[in-house]
Amino acid sequence: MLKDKKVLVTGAAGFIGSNLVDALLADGASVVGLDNMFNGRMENLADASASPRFAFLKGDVRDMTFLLDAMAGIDVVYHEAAFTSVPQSIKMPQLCNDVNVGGMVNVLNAARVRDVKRVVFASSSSIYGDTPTLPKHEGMPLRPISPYGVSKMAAEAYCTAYHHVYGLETVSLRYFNVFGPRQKDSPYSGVVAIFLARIAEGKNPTIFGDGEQSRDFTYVKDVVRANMLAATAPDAPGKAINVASGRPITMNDFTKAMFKACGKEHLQAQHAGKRPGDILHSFADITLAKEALDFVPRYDAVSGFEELVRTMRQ
Ligand code: UD2
Repeated sequence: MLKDKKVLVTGAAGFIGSNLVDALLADGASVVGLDNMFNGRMENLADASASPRFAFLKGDVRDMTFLLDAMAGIDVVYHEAAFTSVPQSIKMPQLCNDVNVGGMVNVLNAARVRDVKRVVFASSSSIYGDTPTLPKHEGMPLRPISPYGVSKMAAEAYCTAYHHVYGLETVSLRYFNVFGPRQKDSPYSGVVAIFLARIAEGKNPTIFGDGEQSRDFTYVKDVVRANMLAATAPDAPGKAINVASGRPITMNDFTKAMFKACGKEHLQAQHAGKRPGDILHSFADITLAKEALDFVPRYDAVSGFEELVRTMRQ
């Protein structure tokens, strides 16, 4: 699909970026990976670095000169670099804006100057915010409730505007609760990485609240596949598209399934107070992903987690 194309991935040494780089190389693309190594890890690029079709550049999306150099001769840009944490964005809203909004504008401007064909942007379900409507569909009003959510909404709006005003082909993919190999275990990580680390240590994980909140967990391989489709899908430019499994699960049910997949059914989740700002339910309408990208997810939360455990054991 992307064979012989020259592709640039920002945030290449991060969780989603590095999984995407590996898939692009396997597809026959030549890949330039950028990362400022704030969150990224070189070990995530160990396989990629062995390929003669991969080049790594250390630098920041806030640096326009760096981006202009990096984008020479590039056909497709995947913009995965970001200030990624919702709670951190509440502590540092200005930095979040500089990276996520300023960085997006730089990426789009550099793409125009360098005649890049298409830019695919990593957006987030957080832009829906506290709207009660379920499932979340792309036509809904957006009500982000964190600086992080606002920054992703603004970056998406820039993508759409650049498509309309300059004819640059832009596609925004709204990721829902992505998990998989290389996701960091830190207090700011997604819940799956945190729980997997606890379970591996034989410790009981802590569920915030009664555990009846639900999420649309999306395995990273599905997210990567949606990205590959978004590079060439003829009806995708100018659109923002949900990328999710479309099958929500409660934290109580998912945690039990995690124990089972790890062979640790003797463990028991502890409960702590509800996390401030947590939304109760989140799940995606993925009709547009099918129509615009021909994307149908292959994993749900449980089968994705089982695949993650298999991958970790290898
Ligand atoms: C937020 C963002 C999402 C994405 C994600 C990072 C919103 C609406 N969504 O989603 O866009 O950036 O963060 O993966 O802002 N939980 C526990 N125990 C823990 C940790 C989490 O029970 O130790 C619960 C948490 O209360 C929540 C669920 O697990 O109900 C998922 O939490 P999360 O931090 O993985 O992701 P979420 O949905 O807040």
